[in-house]
Amino acid sequence: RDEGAGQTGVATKTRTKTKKPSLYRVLLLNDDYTPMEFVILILEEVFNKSREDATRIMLSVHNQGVGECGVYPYEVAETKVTNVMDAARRNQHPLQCVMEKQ
Ligand code: NFA
Repeated sequence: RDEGAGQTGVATKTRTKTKKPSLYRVLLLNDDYTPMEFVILILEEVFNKSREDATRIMLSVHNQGVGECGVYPYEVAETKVTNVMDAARRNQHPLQCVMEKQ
């Protein structure tokens, strides 16, 4: 930039690099009361899993105490957590869903 003709040196360079969105793991937590079939339905409907994957994840949560449903950008993860918690509350199940930075 030629500042000889009266320009004032205001920075005009634009950034070419953009920040990648942080990713968040969405987790389901085991409890003693939520029916297995309800957890499978949640995994199918909220997390778009096949019945086979949903069953595998549900059993993993049941046996290990916690399991990953998917990894998403912040707002997507937040919406899924809200949808799970709302469905659990509506059906009076204690199922818990949380997100954590990957
Ligand atoms: N542990 C629950 C049961 O035996 C099933 C369950 C699985 C709950 C995964 C929460 C998460 N009915």
